[in-house]
Amino acid sequence: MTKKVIVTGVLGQDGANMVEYLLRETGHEIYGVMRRTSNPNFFNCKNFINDKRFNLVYADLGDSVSIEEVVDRVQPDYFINFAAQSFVGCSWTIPVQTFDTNATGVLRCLEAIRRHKPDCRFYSAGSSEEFGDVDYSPQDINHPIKPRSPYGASKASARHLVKVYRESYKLFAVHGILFNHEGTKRGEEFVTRKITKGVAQIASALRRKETFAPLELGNLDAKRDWSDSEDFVDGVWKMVNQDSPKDYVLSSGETHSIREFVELSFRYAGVIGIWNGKGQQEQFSISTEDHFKFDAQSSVLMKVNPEFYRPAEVEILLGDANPAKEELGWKPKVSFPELVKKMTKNDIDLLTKQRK
Ligand code: G4F
Repeated sequence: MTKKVIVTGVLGQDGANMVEYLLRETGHEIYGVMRRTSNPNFFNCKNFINDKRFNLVYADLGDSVSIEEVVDRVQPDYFINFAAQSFVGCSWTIPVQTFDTNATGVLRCLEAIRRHKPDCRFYSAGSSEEFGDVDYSPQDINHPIKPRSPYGASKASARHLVKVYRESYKLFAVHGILFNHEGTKRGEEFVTRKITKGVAQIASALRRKETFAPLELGNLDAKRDWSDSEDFVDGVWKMVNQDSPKDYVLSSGETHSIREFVELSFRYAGVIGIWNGKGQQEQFSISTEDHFKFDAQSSVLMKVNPEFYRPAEVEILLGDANPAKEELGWKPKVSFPELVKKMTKNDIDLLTKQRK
């Protein structure tokens, strides 16, 4: 039977990947929610914006009237919430907006469902940032909540609200703890995309014998458990289709430093570098062999800029997704090297297209 699925955050990476997945894997009707903005960017939606089963609707997590109106009018079977202020670094600059969107926004969704469609299944996008200053690795669903940022605290609050609504009103509501997930639709403010875009530009400059500015990053020691967002939307769909609501962790089970990501991305772009210096003086420079090969006009590929340090850092994230694998039958397909390769290739291809 055809069902109705509301997906919020459709202009972003996860919302767009969720819509592509649902159109491909199900016969359901999708209602993609976006905020009215003065200058919307539909780049991530280009594969489905004209699909007959896709409907674009306007609502805002900050505006309960708009959320209630959409739920009342559409009468959805599922409500998958990917709308968020999702950039951790920015959450110290706009803490109130971060909390309002990520925590109170989830409350507005839960209330709209409770009032207008109480049998609708709700997914809340939780985050490994809720674990923050971790006590042990790998982190499982029972790890204590110890956020280090306004963002982490907002997601932890959403988690409590989902549990309260599940227990008080018997809503089918789940809060998936998603570790870092990336891909070709990733925003350029996140470290992975910032690296692959910068690497593509530097590799192109080297091949054209042009000068280039080095990539500038913050904490290179941070370790993250990275997966492909396209793998995670399958896990999310499995979570909202369980017999009874239960929260799960989705992760790759591997952790890698920012430094490893930088090195591998340059390698896939055909540039070999070497590390030198320590702390704020640390740099990644072109190897002597490649310096001659490219007849390089500059040698520093990447340098540290303390401007990108955060007021408080989550040093390591490493998730335990075994319950999701055993109980939901979910598993990630794309490995860390494949992810770095895919994102680097995508940015090289985009740059090549722009130049034609
Ligand atoms: O790519 P990031 O900004 O992602 P972060 O903070 O881990 O958050 C992402 O994953 C969470 C799940 O764990 C999501 F909930 C969240 O929405 C988001 O998707 O930063 C990753 C790491 C950090 O340790 C940061 O300090 O990279 C470090 N980093 C070093 N230099 C940098 C930079 N991060 C950014 N964004 N930019 C830099 O120049």
